[in-house]
Amino acid sequence: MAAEILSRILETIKDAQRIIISRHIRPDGDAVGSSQALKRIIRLTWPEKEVYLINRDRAHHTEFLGPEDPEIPEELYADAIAVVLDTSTSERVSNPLFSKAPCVIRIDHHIETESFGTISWIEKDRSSVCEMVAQFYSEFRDELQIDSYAATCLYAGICTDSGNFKFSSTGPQTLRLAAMLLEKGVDTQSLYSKLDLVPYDYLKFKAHAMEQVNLSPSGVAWLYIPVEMRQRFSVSDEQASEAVDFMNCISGSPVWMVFIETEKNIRVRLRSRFVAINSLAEKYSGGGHANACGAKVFSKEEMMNLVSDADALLASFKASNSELL
Ligand SMILES: [Mn+2]
Repeated sequence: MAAEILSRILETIKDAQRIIISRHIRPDGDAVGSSQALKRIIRLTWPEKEVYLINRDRAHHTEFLGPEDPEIPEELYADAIAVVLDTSTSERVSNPLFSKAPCVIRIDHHIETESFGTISWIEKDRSSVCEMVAQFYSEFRDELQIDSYAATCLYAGICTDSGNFKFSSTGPQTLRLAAMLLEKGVDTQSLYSKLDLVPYDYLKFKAHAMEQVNLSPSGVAWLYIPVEMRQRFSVSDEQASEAVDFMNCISGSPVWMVFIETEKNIRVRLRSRFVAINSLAEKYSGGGHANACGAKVFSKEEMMNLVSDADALLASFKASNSELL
């Protein structure tokens, strides 16, 4: 099944003269790594093709993976193919023009909540879309070209989306493909120095934020980050989002979430061990994976409703799964 889809994707790219790649808004390492790498693989393999990486937003922490392309005229989409990576809904694609292309290839590992695109390769149990692009390369390695830059982009996305190979989505194939990428010349020390180092102000923000972490009666850990806190420590919106990871190590708290106040709403990032939280996220205008989701609420009252729904979910989970906790 997957093999057949992979062949269709290869043939479709081969037949296309112009390929436009896009990924999700507020990009992470996986979205940027997979899109940069696929562009590079196509460019190396078929230098005569036009390949663009077009998105409307950027993220500072992934800029080291390379620049993207400026917008191109809308009419150029009419005879192009679009490739959309790591994005579960058409609304989240960082390039609204993608749908002007007559053929859209989708490669994703989120739980499917909307069907769009002409050819979809979706596997919700994959660690990352970077792993999927690495497999695509590996499957057709006699025909495709890769280099250390593309391998580094893919390795970066696998590391970031798998929590450095710790999340349960890390399977044997994740490590096999990561090994293959290392063989292509990834400088891991240099990569980690770009992925893991934080400014001094961020360290102070972390210390302060950790002091503000709350626990619900059944043990949901949650943190509210008002605009004022971000301003005080000069923390960007995307850095504030990473605060969800501050709570990933609390025993008895297998569900945790951060609420980030923005001008429009309160953005939520939810994480869990063992407990599926995607239905909870979907109830609050969000979705994602079983153990990692995004959502949004529009008031502090609604925020507290989400916390109490999560608390009830965790209480019932704990009642029947005490051996896991
Ligand atoms: Mn991803």
